[in-house]
Amino acid sequence: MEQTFFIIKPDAIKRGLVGQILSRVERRGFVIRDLNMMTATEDLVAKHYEHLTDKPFFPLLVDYMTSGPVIAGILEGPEVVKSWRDMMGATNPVNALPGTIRGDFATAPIDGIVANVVHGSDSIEAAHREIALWLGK
Ligand code: DAT
Ligand code: MG
Repeated sequence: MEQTFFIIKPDAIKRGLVGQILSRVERRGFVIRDLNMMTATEDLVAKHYEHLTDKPFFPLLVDYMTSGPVIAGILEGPEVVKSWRDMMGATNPVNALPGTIRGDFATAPIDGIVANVVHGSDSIEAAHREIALWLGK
């Protein structure tokens, strides 16, 4: 069965949104296979977002992702990679439609920080890479 890697980001933990986010996963019918609370190091975030290291916003992204604990885990189900991306909504919450997680729980960026509540792998290959990187599996 297909798997994806997901993160509930530091802003969502601080704001007490974990239950509401996991409840959407369960309501949709996906299985939570692995769930870990951890605080990411700068090195881990840099490897995770290696395609963005040259972007001007990269230091802000690292600060945000290391600003507190995250919940990182595996979701499993049919076509879960695409479905979870659709459930998350657009990267910039100002473009995320109501009904998506980012569209329901996040605002437009403040001071250039895209605090968009959740992460999901964008392909099956990325899911394999991220599960290995974060969870050692
Ligand atoms: P996604 O998280 O939707 O897969 P991405 O992989 O392109 O989006 O970018 C990873 C994260 O980087 C994203 O969740 C928020 C941040 N980010 C992306 N583009 C940004 C921008 N133009 N300004 C600030 N942060 C940005
Ligand atoms: Mg991405």
